[in-house]
Amino acid sequence: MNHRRKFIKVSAIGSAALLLSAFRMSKNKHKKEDLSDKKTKITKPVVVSTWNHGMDANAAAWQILGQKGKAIDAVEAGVRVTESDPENTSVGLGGLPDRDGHVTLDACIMDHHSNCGAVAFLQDIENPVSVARKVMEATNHVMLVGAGAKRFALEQQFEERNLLTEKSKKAWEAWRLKSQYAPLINSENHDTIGMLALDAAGNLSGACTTSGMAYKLHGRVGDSPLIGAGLFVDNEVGAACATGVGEAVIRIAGSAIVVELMRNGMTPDAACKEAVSRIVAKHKDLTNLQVGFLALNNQGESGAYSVYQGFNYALHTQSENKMVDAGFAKTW
Ligand code: SD4
Repeated sequence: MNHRRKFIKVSAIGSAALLLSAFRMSKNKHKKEDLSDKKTKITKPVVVSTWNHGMDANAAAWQILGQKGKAIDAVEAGVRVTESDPENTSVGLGGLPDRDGHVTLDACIMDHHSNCGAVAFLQDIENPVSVARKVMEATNHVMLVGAGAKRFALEQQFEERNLLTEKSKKAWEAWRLKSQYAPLINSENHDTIGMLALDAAGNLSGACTTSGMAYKLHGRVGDSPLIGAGLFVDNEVGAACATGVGEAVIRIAGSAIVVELMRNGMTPDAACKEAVSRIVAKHKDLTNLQVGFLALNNQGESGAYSVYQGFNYALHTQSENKMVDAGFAKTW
């Protein structure tokens, strides 16, 4: 009797397992079909980057992507253009300084294997994104900051140079006269470059680089060098980056959230919109609180959304390099 009961129990478990595996197989079959359907629609290579300066940065990235080069090389080469542009006052050389007159830079980079590197509060080095890549490739660490980051950069043969241009120095001096020693937060001050690329092999990478909020406290670091906040890449899903008031982006783990929302089925546009709505919900005072998210999924679809009107991004595909306006929650 006991044996029989045991047998019935075991065979019941056996049939349930069989049923379950049959169900799984049919589910997987569907999954496979879905994926192969989608495969035919992948747009690649493709590169997107924040704001107008993204046009030139995309063009540099395309030199690599268009030759079937790697996304990681493309994003580094792309944002270096913006970092080295002395006219751009929010990234790299010529960036507006902190309130004491020091240009301090933040940057990070991430590849399709989830390798990542970052530098923060780095001074006197023109291309922090390349230092971030060295941190990723030549150390066991993810992030170096301040004097340590600079020492590492010099050891890696990066050149030391004064990043405070006449233009930025003048702007800082004018600010000092009328300011109350408070960081500047306005619509013109959100020009970090974040870049996301999908290469011909179907691999994603991203980079983000900034001089941060103008006239910030000495030592302040924003979202841009923080993996998960200013940038996040998951090759199984997509990539995202952020621009705007870094404190608000960090508060919701912005870029990681956008990627996670895409993992759960949202389009890049919808995921960016949901992340923005979390920022709106978490801040009672939205005065001057501009944040924009940009996302690219591993099918080559992109999208963006911002708290306030005015955020846009550059999109480079096989056929064109053009500006796209992001959706927004509010007008100024
Ligand atoms: C930061 N997110 O340091 C940066 C600032 C910026 O476009 O301008 N972003 O908070």
